[in-house]
Amino acid sequence: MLRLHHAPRSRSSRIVWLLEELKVDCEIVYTAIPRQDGSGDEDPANPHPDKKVPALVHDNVLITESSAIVLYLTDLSPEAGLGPQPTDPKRGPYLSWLFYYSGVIEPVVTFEFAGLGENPALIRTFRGRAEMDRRIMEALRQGPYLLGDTFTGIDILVASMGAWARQMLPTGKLMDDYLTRCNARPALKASYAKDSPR
Ligand SMILES: N[C@@H](CCC(=O)N[C@@H](CS)C(=O)NCC(=O)O)C(=O)O
Repeated sequence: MLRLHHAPRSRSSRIVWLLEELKVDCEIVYTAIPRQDGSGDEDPANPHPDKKVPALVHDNVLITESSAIVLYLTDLSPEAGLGPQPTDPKRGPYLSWLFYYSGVIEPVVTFEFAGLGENPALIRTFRGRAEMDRRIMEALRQGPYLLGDTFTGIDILVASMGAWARQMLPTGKLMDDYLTRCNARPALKASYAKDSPR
């Protein structure tokens, strides 16, 4: 039994998209979160330790962090082909991209947004926006997806960041075309209907 604690138009929207891609049965529990505009509040019923979303519960086990949830779900439905499995040579690159997304991409764009993009200690630890852009573009030049010819869970994370704020990703036509390709997925369109409660 799968249950996703989800807030509309948030980081959990991409998990709703992934669930549509995987065609798995999952209960969606809509939850409130504090929003940047000051609206909303923590939901005491949200099992996330920080009352954030996404939070996935599978048979009473809680899984948090978007990259972990993407990996967990793509492993749970290997037949969907959205996450290379352990015997696949692309498993290593898949794990590297998922961890790079949460461990570097999100911090780098957050520090840049906060005006800390030139901070030497942060650059030493994470590298900067230029290195991040270069790495993404190198992968897309092979393309058409980050892992090559197949759309996977990492594309959902990166494309949803671009949908949230295009400036968080590299500029240029190659990136624009990639985002257009990802955003044209029927499962993404289907997920819009479930993003908010009816
Ligand atoms: N690293 C976490 C970040 C989760 C996160 O920050 N979610 C936001 C929504 S986009 C949230 O729940 N914010 C509510 C709050 O900060 O209390 C992940 O990727 O899952």
